Amino acid sequence: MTALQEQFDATIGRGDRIEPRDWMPEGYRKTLVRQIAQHAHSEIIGMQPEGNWITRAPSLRRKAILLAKVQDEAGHGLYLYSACETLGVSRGELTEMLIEGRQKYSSIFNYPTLSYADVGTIGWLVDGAAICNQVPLCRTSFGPYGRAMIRICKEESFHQRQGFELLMTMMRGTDEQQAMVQESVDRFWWPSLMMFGPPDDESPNSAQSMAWGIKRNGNDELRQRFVDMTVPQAKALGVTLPDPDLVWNEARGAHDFGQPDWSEFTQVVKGNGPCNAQRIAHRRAAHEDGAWVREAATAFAASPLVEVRGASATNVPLVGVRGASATNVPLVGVRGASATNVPLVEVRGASATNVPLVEVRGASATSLETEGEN
Ligand code: FAQ
Repeated sequence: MTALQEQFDATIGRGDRIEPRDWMPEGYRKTLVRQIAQHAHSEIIGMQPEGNWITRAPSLRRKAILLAKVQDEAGHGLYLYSACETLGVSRGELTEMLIEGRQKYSSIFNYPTLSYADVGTIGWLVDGAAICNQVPLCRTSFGPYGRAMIRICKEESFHQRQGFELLMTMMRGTDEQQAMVQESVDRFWWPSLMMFGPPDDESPNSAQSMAWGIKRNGNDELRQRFVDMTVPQAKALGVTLPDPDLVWNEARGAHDFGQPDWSEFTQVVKGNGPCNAQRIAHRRAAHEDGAWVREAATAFAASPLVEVRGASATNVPLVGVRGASATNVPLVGVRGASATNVPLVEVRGASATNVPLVEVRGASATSLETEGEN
């Protein structure tokens, strides 16, 4: 065993964190890329089922809540893509892998949202399951993933509460509203249990992921935790969970419950769920529609242009450039400048003896294109 491997094992053994600069086994890196990317894709694809209802929210308040929730999910996706980038894979590459079907996302988002009650049910059950699964990931062994999870979990808790509150409001409403909630819970209960992954004895990744401290608990333990947490909440709401085998087991101090249809799970994960094709087609179209934004952002980042407000002919500020020296004179280009139209640059607090410094993003000796100079 190499000294690097020993150091890695010792860090994991102490329960300390591995950081991107540290040596890590290739299998550890690959497992993290797989899980974090899958998680990021789930957040991004997960915007679709609820986003479906933004234009049809029943009130301004519900619309504002739903918009904020869907935006939070975009944010979660971005933190997670950033965590994954520290492992040497770019967000662009990850997105390609998603839309080409080479990486997965959570099975749950391949089910349709057929009524507004589904917005509440997703908050209550799907975010509830996400919290059970993800709170332990705040202690995962890879630093950037664990730190991203802390903020994500705080926001998911809020999402879960808004879902519960929405359902509670509907359950205090008309018979039709109550029936709508029950119908929604009936559809989402089993897919929510599937979110935790296959049973431990059919989970090829769990043992190694737990040995590496990536996962802190097995799939079955977390599924059990979710059921135990949810049963009293269902009672408070007045809905029935659609499982005839669900019963409190005094001896175990936990609920016994039935198994989801694992053949359905396998089909959904393979791409044959009710909405898989639609979700990926939508994501692909959004990615293609956004190509011009990425091109513009890339071009902007590569052009070291500085625009300065408020300059005048008599008030010519001085612009110093960090790292400049007599032999290394960096060039500053100014947007719209030409030989006859020399733009002026004003810098707050500048004086003959106090020359402020301006740093230009992406500037290098070869990347500077000067349209004009001061
Ligand atoms: N769906 O050996 P295991 C959210 C795959 S975020 C699809 O047990 P592992 C927020 C698994 O990848 C929800 N595929 O795998 C939100 C593996 O295939 P692979 C996402 C699944 O990784 C709320 C194979 O089956 N959360 O909800 C699923 O050790 C509301 C064998 O499985 C996360 O990603 C599944 N459900 O354990 C957003 C949490 N389960 O990759 C919008 C982080 C398993 O070898 C609205 N991830 N597979 O080809 C994890 O904790 C783990 O990756 C598990 C799976 C527990 C999901």
